[in-house]
Amino acid sequence: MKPLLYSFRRCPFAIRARLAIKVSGVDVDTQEVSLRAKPKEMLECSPKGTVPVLKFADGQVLEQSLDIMHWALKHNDPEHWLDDDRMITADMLTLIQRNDEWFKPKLDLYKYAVRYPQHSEAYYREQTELFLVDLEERLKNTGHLLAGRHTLADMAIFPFIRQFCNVDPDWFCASRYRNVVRWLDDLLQSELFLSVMRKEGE
Ligand SMILES: N[C@@H](CCC(=O)N[C@@H](CS)C(=O)NCC(=O)O)C(=O)O
Repeated sequence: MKPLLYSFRRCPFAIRARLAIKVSGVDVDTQEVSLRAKPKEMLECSPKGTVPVLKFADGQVLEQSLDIMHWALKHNDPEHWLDDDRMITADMLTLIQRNDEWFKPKLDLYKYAVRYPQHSEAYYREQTELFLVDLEERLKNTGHLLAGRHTLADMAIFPFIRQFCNVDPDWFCASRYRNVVRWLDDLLQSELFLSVMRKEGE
């Protein structure tokens, strides 16, 4: 029996998991869940209640998006998203950690600024910008975050920059982060991304 991925189409954590699964070619079934009515079977195997979750027939469960990415890429990594070099791997994981732990909470404040009226949307956006400055600098030479090719870092981070862009696309597209805009645009137009965003029947 194939593993079952509980996913939510627009969730950046679920998108990164689906990207790695897709590129690796490993065969899984995907179940789209409603975050307002999570399936009982998902909560039974992963009570923390976030997506993505990958459930195996033998009862094993992966409930962190990065673990799912690693699992898929260990099976098959045709585009060489992982790297044997310890320094590159450390750089990759540190950058992803900064995205998940530093940038993402600030992105949520920006995204849901109306819920936090003590500051303006522009203020919350400004709080995120150190991360964009870092990405912009990294993309300057090769158009990739590190190692001169798309790695786990690019693929794990761009779904969050997509969310950032979607808050105010006009601001983002006119911003000084020209390399980030181009990088995101390329990734959003890639067949890989489009294929993991397709709705059933499309
Ligand atoms: N650390 C988790 C975070 C996953 C996460 O927070 N997912 C969000 C959706 S984007 C979620 O399921 N939130 C639960 C909810 O909204 O009820 C991972 O990397 O998989």
